[in-house]
Amino acid sequence: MTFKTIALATVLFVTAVGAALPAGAQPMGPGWGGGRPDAPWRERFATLDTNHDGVITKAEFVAGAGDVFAAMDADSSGDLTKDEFMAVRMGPQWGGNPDRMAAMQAQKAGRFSAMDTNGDGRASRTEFMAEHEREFAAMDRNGDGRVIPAEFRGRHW
Ligand SMILES: [Ca+2]
Ligand SMILES: [Ca+2]
Ligand SMILES: [Ca+2]
Repeated sequence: MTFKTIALATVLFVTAVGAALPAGAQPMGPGWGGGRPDAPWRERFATLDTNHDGVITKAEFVAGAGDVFAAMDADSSGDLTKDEFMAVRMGPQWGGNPDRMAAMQAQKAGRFSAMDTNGDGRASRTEFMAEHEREFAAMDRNGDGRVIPAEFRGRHW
């Protein structure tokens, strides 16, 4: 797994978990980091904005998800077992806090179940991508097919 892929996996999972956690569980208050060019959400935005035009298109988001799927599918079977899905670890920022790590693993397990829409215990590429398309649609609040920083930031911290 390349560094870029790990970064993307972190982007995508932090997106999901950050959105799912109650506001009180988030480490920073509203507006934190907004003026800092190195705010974590900005780094995640930049990772997904592969052509650096300041918006994340659905194609960019889906391409990132596709890379992550390929990297997670350790045996190249075309689908993910729960073990393959859970094996991807988060970035170092999670390592120092066992409670948050446990919460994230629990969120990941829940997300795997949500992804496995036909209930066969595996997340097919189709199921995986459908989940990420739902995620993109949730971020793209005005439905124009582009996620701008304000939309992205609304679901990140
Ligand atoms: Ca872009
Ligand atoms: Ca399935
Ligand atoms: Ca939009």
